[in-house]
Amino acid sequence: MSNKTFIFDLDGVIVDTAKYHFLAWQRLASQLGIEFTPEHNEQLKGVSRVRSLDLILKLGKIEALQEDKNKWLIQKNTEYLSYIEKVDQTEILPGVLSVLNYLKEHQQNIVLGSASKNARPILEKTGIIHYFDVIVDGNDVTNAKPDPEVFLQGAKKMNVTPNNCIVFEDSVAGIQAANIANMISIGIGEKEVLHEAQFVFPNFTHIDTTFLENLLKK
Ligand code: B16
Ligand code: MG
Repeated sequence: MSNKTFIFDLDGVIVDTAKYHFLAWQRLASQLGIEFTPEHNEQLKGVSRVRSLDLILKLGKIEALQEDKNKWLIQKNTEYLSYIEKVDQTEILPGVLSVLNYLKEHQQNIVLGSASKNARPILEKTGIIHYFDVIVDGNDVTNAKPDPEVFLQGAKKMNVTPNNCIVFEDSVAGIQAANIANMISIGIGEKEVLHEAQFVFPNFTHIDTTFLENLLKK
């Protein structure tokens, strides 16, 4: 059995925090008179905070001063932080812990590859930070997904080649980043949305040990 590197996205893959990003963006959008739906939100998943605000302003055809943008970014993050303050292990998505335990038992590398600058406190609050050999988050990268930087940094820090990495992602931008990085891409979510992924599962309870064993044999 070979040694592989499994790179996990955070929001929407490990924890159910994507809904909190949505709620915080939606409140800001409505304050600015912009209609912001769950469909619009799909384009924001995995996208950095700064770029997300630009996309929302574009949606409302609003051109804003940098000063205002800075204020709104702080407002959105403050609201998001108020939600994640209460996060605990119950927020871990179904099946995630079984997969993390399987990978640990089989001596596989486990890496976090998230666009979020709030990744570490979430891993701490949910009690799973010890699973990760390497953490790459929004504080480490300059280029946001679909740029593969976040995943390539993870591979580099583990001293492994991209073709031995497997990425779990819930966002279109993240799947594209994994594909560009020449890694195996596994979508967590809807097939119709994540059709560019090599495999798609509705959640981790659908990923069984046979599937994982086969990945280790590749
Ligand atoms: P923050 P992921 C991403 O995390 C989220 O999907 C995206 O909605 C968010 O805007 C981005 O992190 C930045 O997050 O504002 O906390 O720095 O999915 O890449 O783990
Ligand atoms: Mg995500």
